[in-house]
Amino acid sequence: MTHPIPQPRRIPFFGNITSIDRTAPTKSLLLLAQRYGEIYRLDLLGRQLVVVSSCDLLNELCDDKRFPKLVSGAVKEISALVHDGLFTADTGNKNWAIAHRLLMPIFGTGAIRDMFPAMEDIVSQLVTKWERFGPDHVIDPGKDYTKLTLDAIALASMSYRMNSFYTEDMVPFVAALTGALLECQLRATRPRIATAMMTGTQAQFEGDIKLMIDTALALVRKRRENPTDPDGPKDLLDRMLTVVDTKTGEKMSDESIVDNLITFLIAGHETTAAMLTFLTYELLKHPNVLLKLRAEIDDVLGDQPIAMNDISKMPYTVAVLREILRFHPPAAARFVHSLEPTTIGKGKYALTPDDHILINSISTNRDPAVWGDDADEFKPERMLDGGFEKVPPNSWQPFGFGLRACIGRAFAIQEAHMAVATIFQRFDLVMDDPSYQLREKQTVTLKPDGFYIRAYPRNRKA
Ligand code: MNH
Repeated sequence: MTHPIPQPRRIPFFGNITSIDRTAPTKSLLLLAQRYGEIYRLDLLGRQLVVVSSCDLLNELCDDKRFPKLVSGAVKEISALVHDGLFTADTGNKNWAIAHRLLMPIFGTGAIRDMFPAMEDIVSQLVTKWERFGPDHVIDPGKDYTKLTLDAIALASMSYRMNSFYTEDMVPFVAALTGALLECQLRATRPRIATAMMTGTQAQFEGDIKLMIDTALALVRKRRENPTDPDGPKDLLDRMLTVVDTKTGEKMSDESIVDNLITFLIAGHETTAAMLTFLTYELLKHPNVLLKLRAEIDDVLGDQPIAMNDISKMPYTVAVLREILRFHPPAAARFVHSLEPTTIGKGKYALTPDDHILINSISTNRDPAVWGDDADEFKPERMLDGGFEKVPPNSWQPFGFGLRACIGRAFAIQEAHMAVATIFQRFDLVMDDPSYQLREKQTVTLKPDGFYIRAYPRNRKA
């Protein structure tokens, strides 16, 4: 027997749109989960949203064939910018399949190791800046981590220097990217008719997109004309230009390369920057965790810069990274759908092909049935001594699932590991306002708002 999916009372014409705060949609979804439970339905201007918040139901949805990814919400709006690039393509799209086959090995752990020098270059720019400004300078960590992640992905992917650490303002490409992404987020919750009438906003959006595509296309063409030394180091762009799909015999078109380059910048910078900002906050709130992390960093690195083979010797750091992704997943929502009418929850809840099923990983990552009574605490120890391997399948999912899971996972983890180890090796960080309590701000991802720190260079010889 099916059971009706709980739903807040609908208002004529508006449906449930008033249940969602447009400036903080994720927060609204959490509040609704507290009230309506592991599954509930929202009618958002005719679109049927079904929000899932428990690991039990999530596990059932983790079947690519029954529940493929649905391009919906902000991701759908981002496709105006990057078309059928990896992140925004519908499952089954031909360019997605080719790019997926060609790019998966390029983002494998071996290839990511080759990007160590590019990451090291940018991490050293951040620590040099903090050292030179000194402890009197108030740092906006979210801002500097965004410079770090964006410059690192641009350098590693196409040997392009954004040089964000050398300007206070955003460089034009970044301003265009930031502006366009914000508009995508707003479009996702704005009636289409309103967007159509906002001609100024529309023109700005199109101008931003054009600037990004023109910049990337110029880079691709320039590289085609001046190929990199075949025996020297290669970046992602070199690999995309040369690799051939064994299944179809095709290469990636310039358009597809551009779509995917911009996709890496979009998918790769805000997420990792948010991760590092949350991590900095939680470490400053949990001195006992910071002490253990510091002990491991000092033990493995001493006063030497981190090297590639140090990474595998730092299990506590890895546990801290896994726990921060559980506790504050930067990309908290993803969508799937069913191609035919079906049920989940052992036949309890009926779903139709029109339902946009939203998996809220903030809720699933804190599901006490899987994570225990201390699910609401930041506790890296739970990830140690086989704890990470022991959780039921599909419970820890900050990078999505299956074929459509994050391609940049190894990239992000290596980058975050290098940044955290280097920053806490070199500095004692303090909150600028010691009484600061976490407030979150939502753009496409979630991040701390109004959080400022100061950095005291450590004197480890003393
Ligand atoms: Mn990433 C897909 C989270 C870093 C490039 N990423 C996803 C998805 C999640 C995600 C969740 C699945 C979305 C969906 O189902 O609709 N990504 C993250 C997080 C971080 C991250 C939490 C950092 C922390 N991602 C990165 C980096 C890159 C990247 C870095 C690029 C270098 N991500 C992608 C791409 C996809 C993706 C590309 C789409 C893959 C596909 O569908 O084929």
